[in-house]
Amino acid sequence: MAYEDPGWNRASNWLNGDCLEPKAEIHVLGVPMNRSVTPGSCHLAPKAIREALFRFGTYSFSENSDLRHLQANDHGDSKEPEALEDICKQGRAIFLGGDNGVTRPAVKALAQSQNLELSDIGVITLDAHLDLRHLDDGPMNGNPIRGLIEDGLPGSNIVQIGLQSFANSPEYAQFGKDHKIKWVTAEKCFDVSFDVFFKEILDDLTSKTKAVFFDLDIDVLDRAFAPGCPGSRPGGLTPNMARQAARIAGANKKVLAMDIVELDPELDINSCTAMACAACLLEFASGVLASS
Ligand SMILES: [Mn+2]
Repeated sequence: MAYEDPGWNRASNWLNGDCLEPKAEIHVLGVPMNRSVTPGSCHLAPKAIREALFRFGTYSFSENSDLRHLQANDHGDSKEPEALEDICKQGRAIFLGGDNGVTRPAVKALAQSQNLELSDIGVITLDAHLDLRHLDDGPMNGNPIRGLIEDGLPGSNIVQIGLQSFANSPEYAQFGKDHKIKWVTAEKCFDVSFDVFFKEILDDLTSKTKAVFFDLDIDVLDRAFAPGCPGSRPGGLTPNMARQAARIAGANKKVLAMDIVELDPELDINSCTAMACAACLLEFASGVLASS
């Protein structure tokens, strides 16, 4: 039995509805998709992220806030496009993948929920990869950005941050260049004040679009921090950078939804990766609370 202290509030209880005079709300849906270039068990991730919240509290030092003032609504798991759209209609949303294939239907659900065209939507990703692989074998984790461009999302509405050398190909880089996607390498992220830099890029994207989707592929982290992720590489971002980005995204009212994808709990070590995902969920929520 875990030790329970009434003066120390678990984030897992918050996700289950524990709140104090909420000022705003957030909606969470697990989307256990699992169709990856590297076969694995990303469908187990929503459960692993929820379980990891048991080890976090609700108090944010950065914001001096208690997440219990944000009503969390956990809608369970579904892969149905209607369910994704319904969550987006209810308010600001967090989708727990699942593999990165979640992003394409989630962005489309966001657009439909707001009666917007894909050309009105911005997409900002933290990801080591371009996710521009061909679509000949159907949607999967390596092609959600390609799919969205084919669906009508302009490449100039896309920013990809944390890209890595030797994790992508010149063919797909050329496709991205042709479509005017904005790129930031992982190395560049270490050369700047990352939080300031991320906010500037996000503010620019939100100024050009009506709503923004934030795709957090946890393989953007260095492999030392994300062993439970098939695509993470040495040289990736730190968990602190991903947390900063999630908080800044949450604090921007035009970022209506995010996903957290590519956690494979069967590869994880000591919950390193699941806890990084859970921390980013909480940071996004703290940003939402701060903006309300
Ligand atoms: Mn990805």
